[in-house]
Amino acid sequence: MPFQQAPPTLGNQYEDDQVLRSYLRRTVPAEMLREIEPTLVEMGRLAGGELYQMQLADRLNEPTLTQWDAWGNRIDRIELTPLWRAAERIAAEHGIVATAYEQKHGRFSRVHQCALAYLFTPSTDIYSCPLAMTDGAARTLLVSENQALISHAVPHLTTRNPEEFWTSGQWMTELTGGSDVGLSETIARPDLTQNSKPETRNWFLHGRKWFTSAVTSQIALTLARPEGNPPGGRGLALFYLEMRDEHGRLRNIRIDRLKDKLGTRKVPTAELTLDSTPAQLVMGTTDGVRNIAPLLNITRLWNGISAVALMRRSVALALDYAHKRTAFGAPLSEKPLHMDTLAGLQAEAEAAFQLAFCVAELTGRRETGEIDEEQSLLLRLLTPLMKLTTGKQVVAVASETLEAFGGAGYVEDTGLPVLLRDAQVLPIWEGTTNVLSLDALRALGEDDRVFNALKTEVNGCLDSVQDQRLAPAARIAQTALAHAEDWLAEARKAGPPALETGARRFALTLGRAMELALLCKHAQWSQEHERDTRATAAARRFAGAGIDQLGTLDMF
Ligand code: MFK
Repeated sequence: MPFQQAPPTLGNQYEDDQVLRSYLRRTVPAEMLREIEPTLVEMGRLAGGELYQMQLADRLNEPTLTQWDAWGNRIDRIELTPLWRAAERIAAEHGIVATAYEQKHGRFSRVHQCALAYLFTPSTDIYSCPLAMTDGAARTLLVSENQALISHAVPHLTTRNPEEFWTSGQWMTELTGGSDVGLSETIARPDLTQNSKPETRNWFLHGRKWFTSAVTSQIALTLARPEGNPPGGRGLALFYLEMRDEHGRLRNIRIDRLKDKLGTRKVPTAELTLDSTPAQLVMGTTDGVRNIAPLLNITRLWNGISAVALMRRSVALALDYAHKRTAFGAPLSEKPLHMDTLAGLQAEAEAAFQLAFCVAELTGRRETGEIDEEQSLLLRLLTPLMKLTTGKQVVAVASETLEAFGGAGYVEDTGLPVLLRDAQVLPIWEGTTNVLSLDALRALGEDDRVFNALKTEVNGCLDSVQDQRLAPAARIAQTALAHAEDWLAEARKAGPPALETGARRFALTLGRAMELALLCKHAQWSQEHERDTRATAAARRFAGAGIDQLGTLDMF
């Protein structure tokens, strides 16, 4: 028999995931876990089975834009790929957005939802993108207290019925930039034929949106400047619009083209022209950037969940393959160097997981009002820290995973290169690493309150650590945090340029120190309640992988 290589395969992605299962056992009350577990087993089955097979079969398909029909009518129709059409239905039926809003399990509903999203995401080629924006739009509308829009749209965004399910876009980026959103040039003009207050009038939007993801959504939240408003983010207002009229025609929106991107190729990302597009104000005629922030914070949570999900998929495939691939006389799984490499990836994934789900827990608390002011400040800080830290980790892990497959990892029809291409979007969209590092400084404010909230959280995690094997890791987390605190004090004295210069190294240090502290806490718990030292090994490994990113020379 000539040699034939067995490909990597996946089992039930929930049942096989010791990290997720152990985390849920620690955080979710046992009776509640029994209730939600069947939904996770089912999603794990789909993700490792039918959906994964469908994803491999869909590999060469991409969304298409047809701008004109045969008779010269502008139609701007987008066809999604079969995988994405199935993903939309499955997402609705399994309540991947709805779970967070049905609140069947109070503050744990958000953790439950994130666990579903984590299982679903790696088998659906970033269908998490429209779901994240939909979730963010539902939250933003609810926070806005605009009762008319809430009753009209939120039931669609949070339903389990695929026939009634709407997704939402989030149109922020313009030619002027995706980071400095305050430069947006889209103008909003009120319908002066209506004799009512600005809040209840119709408005018409004029401008170009340069990077609008998942443009097949039914609605969008977007920013535009009411004519006559001042420049900057405060002069923008937050608008709600519906893409199509009752006949299915786009409402004065032209889809100019789809973006030709490195990855996320199933996501129909478009350039749009708004040419008197009808829209309604969500809340007030100003402060659009501040008003869209709830959406950003939810999509940043999804970004982190997607990052840990892609890391988990990467490691799952590499580990399975290690048992199937033989080289130099033994399976790779018996090669110490290969397994050491995978252990490093597993440690990154596990640390990132703890931070992403910690933000999910806090988000759930905020949504049910079970959060005090200190934890609320902590959530505001941890959201950008988590997004930027996990965004960097997933690119490194996906890249190393491809290498773990040798040449096969570089060949498209293995389905592996897409992991790296899709991972690469995660540090970019929803705020780049640098923009989020500055956001973390913004969240810290000018006094010590927020930093102290972080310190309390890290110390709380480390106080629970008793096992000697974890002690050096705990010390590394504490030392990195103390170094970051000193740096912050010195940089504040040195002034804004010093703060800005070190902001990324500072934010990554905080993010990685927090990850390590959470992982140590989990490892101690797992020893005590599961007699398992696997998380301990991950914490020890992660502690040696560069927690303090500040460096010591040329700090100012
Ligand atoms: C897979 C999951 C992900 C799915 C993604 C789907 C596709 C998405 C495609 C995209 O990438 S959409 C575009 C994403 N764009 C961004 O994320 C924008 C990145 N830039 C920033 O985040 C900037 O920091 C920002 C635009 C917010 C800066 O603008 P400004 O005008 O300089 O804001 P400013 O003046 O600092 O803040 C205005 C107010 O908002 C302030 O409040 P006050 O008015 O009360 O002082 C801020 O505190 C508040 N604010 C800003 N960011 C906030 C926030 N509040 C809470 N949370 C935040 N994150």
